[in-house]
Amino acid sequence: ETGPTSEPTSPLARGPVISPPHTVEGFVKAFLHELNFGQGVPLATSSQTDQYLALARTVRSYLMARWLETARKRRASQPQKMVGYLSAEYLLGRQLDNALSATELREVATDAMKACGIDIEDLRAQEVEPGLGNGGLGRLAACFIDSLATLGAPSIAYGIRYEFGIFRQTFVDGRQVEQPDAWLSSGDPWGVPHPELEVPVNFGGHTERYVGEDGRERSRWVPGWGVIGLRYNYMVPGYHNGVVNTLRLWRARATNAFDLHIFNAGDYAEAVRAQTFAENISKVLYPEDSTPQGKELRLQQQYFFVACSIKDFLTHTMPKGFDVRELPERIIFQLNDTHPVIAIPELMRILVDEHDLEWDQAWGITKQCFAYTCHTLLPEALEVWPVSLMERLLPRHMEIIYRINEEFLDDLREAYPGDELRVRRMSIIADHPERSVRMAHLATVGSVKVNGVAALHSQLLKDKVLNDFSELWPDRFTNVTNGVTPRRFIRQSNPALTGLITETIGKGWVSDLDRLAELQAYSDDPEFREKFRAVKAANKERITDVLAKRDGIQLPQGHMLDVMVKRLHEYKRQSLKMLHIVTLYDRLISGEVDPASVTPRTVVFGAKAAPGYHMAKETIFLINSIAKTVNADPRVQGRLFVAFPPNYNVTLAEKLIPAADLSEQISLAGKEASGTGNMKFALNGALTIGTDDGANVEIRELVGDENFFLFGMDEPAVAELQARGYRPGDYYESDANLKRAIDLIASGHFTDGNRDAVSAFVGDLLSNDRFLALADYASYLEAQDRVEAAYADQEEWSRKAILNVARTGFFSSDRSMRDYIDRIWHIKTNA
Ligand code: GPQ
Repeated sequence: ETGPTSEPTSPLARGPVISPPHTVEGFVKAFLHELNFGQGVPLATSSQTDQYLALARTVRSYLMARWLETARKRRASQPQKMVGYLSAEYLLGRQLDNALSATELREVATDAMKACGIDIEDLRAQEVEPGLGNGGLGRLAACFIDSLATLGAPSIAYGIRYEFGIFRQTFVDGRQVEQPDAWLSSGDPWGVPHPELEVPVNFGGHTERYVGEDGRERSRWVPGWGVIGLRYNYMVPGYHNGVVNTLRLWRARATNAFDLHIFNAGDYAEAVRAQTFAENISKVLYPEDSTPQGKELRLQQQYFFVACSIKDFLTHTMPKGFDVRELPERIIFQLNDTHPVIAIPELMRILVDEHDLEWDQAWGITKQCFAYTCHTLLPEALEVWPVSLMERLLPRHMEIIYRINEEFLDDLREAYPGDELRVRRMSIIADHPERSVRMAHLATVGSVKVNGVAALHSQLLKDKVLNDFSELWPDRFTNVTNGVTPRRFIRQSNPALTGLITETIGKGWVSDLDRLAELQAYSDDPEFREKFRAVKAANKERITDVLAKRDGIQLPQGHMLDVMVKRLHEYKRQSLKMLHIVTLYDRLISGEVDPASVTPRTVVFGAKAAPGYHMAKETIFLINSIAKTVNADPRVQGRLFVAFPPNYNVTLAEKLIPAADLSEQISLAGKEASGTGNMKFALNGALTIGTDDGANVEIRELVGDENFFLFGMDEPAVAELQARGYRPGDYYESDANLKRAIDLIASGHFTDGNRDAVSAFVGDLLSNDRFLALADYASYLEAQDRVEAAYADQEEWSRKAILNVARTGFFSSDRSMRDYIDRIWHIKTNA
């Protein structure tokens, strides 16, 4: 970095960066400045878009002052170890509210807008959330960076600035149709671009052997083509602590040289094509979730952002001329699943090829600079890349991976003489069905620590998915249970509950969530229960308004609100929830029960299916079909309602979760790594109906058995049934309720008599049912009947719900981050 060429003579140019004042007057001034000189419009003729953009820029300038001050303090306290969080996804949600509350500007901004004749609510609604992630994994990254800033941890987060984020979901005749998410179309007021800082990234070509000056034989990469990475900074404010951290996202652009070369050859169209080709790298987020896409463009994305990030760290964050041998004392890169794992051979390449380190020394350094988080237990979700593709796209990296593997296998043969089967199982290179690179193995070999995301998940990682590795390196494996940020998912999303908690136990809980335990004493207090129910009721009114306005859905009032929101995936078992709804409906229309005796229930679904995931899309169609039929049937007498608002996203989650009574966490045991929605619901006073899976296990332990509706097989029971041979047809034949539900679907009752529309779904359920929905159906039904009985006693229900809030402070992502800091990263925090 350089400063002015001579000492500034103006005192104004010397002092620290000055934030606009935290007053209504100061805010109005800054806002009008942005509106007039940023947007170039007078207030009188400004549109709401102008006003929103100016407001966002104004808030950003307050953040920027803190961001510069945070950076100055960090520079002053160098050298200091940092964490570099590498993630292909950040599902951020809207920025405005979060920034206002972190900086304590909410009231000032509201009053300032009022002084300008503007209702800030109208502007808030203008913001399009940056959906740069698919689901849990991306949202987790967003929660983690919020907590890192709140803890004042020296950290930087790296990712991709996708031009199009997760698709916007619409329904046409009940079927999912995807629309592009043009989140940048009306500007990017939160991003700070630095197009002048270009980072070149190479691809393709070949490697060649040569003899270096020291007489050693070396390899050199002669790339075939390249692109430029452009830096965009986004500010990540800590809560009420003055810290603002950086989220650095990369955008791809064609190199000028490349263009010029073709231009000179006279082919304008070809030059433009090259431009498009390069820019495609950061064009769109792959909408896949827990299913890796083996597409070349995706590997290009992965290498692109990782190469930019490491280069950026080494050249901009580290002081000039620092010694790369000190790297392990200066950085630890956290690998958010396997998407950024190509960083391991990339750092090796830099150390060996560019810094001339000996292989062994470079490997010793590299291994200490990474830690790997695994987020799945589905074997088919573990990323592999064909060797042929890797060789073509990243030939030098492939060479490096081969050598890492060779030495690793040598060590294995020494540790396990004669056990060639084990050596093959553990190899980074798989031979079947195609020669490919197993990214999870590469990550495990190249990391100091490997962690799962909930206690059960980490145990199963050790015992099953990565068992060979945990036998070899038991100390490398650890657990860090996921968490969620209470700033966004309580304070911002649930102001009514926030008010009640604060009036009851005081302020500090928002950044010290264990303090929620102080609410336990109030679970028996009738007055507090009353207020707690009033909060829920107010939140139900709020979601009723939101869904009416957003989707034209009219929620009935006075119902238990039963919510299942998450990506659509067979292992999560939306189909099981569907069978339950059909059974409730069947009971009502068959006259089996007196509708007047039934607890009125509204079920709300929210779920996007990966565009290429056929069965998931069929499930969406069926849910919509069932909703349409149930909601229109007068025999239901207002006792059951099904809503499926399209395009579930962070913005909707913030309104929906606080209103829920019942949280559906019904994955097949041993399949959901953690879940994080489950934590958000419990913290907002919903009770969970759930299997013994992921973080449900820890939620139940903490809230107590009596405050959690457990059902279904546990993981050992699942394993045993599968070993015996699972036959879904047996359950269908022997359970009359189940048979009636499936028959009703199969009859075409929900699809205007069309049986063909449901035959694939029903056929799969009866003959395959990979995730054992039928085996857990009876247990689920019984648990739902317990829910209904419990809900009938509102005093008892309130007690349980309050205890859920009071006992789940553990699930703050602040605690997750402290765990990583203490047990994996070993960095110092200094807010
Ligand atoms: N998760 Cl492998 C994703 O959201 N996407 C993925 O590609 C993979 C995992 C989820 C996982 O399914 C949830 O159980 C976790 O709670 C979440 O990651 C965060 O760890």
